[in-house]
Amino acid sequence: MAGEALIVIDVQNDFCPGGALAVTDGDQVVPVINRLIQRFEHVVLTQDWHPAGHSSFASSHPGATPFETVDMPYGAQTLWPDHCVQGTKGATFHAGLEWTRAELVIRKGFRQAIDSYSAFFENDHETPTGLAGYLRERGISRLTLAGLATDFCVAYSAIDARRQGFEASVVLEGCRGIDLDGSMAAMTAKMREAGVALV
Ligand code: VGL
Ligand code: ZN
Repeated sequence: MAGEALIVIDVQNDFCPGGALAVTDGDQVVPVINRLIQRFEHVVLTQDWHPAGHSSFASSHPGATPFETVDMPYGAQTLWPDHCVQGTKGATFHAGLEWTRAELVIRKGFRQAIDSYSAFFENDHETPTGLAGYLRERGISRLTLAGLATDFCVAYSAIDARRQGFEASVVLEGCRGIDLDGSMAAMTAKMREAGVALV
């Protein structure tokens, strides 16, 4: 339908079983998202795309272990195992994802010193990726989101979409979460508060 787009978040090998930051059953979103892709006229993909040695990797912080939180100049940051390194197989889209019709791939997390969960803003909440402008300029105002992970990149993207004035629905069947320290419940509540429709 005119004015609508599907935003497919980070369906990459490293977030699927066997990957460096595997989300439980992450690959099960693929058939669901493939069906959604067929129904949408406009499809945008995001791709987590970190340089080696990225500041969100625990390995870049001496003595740190994955999943702990550190203070960065822009605020609290969870540290992750090395994942989605630019040009690696882990950063590639899942082989079953039917992405051919995607009109745009937004890469994020490529600045060494800052992470980016959201498709719209980096984790300082002020450096834009350009996606909002791209969608507005094309007359797209209603977004449907799905992908990985529910409680990080999907939730941050959906909440930022609302802040940027887009309608946003998240198709939960097409998402799987990491659930770190109750983050699934917390981020689900935040999405609802922000006016994201969970379907
Ligand atoms: C993600 C953690 C680190 C995600 C990306 O796609 O949800 N999570 N980088
Ligand atoms: Zn990442």
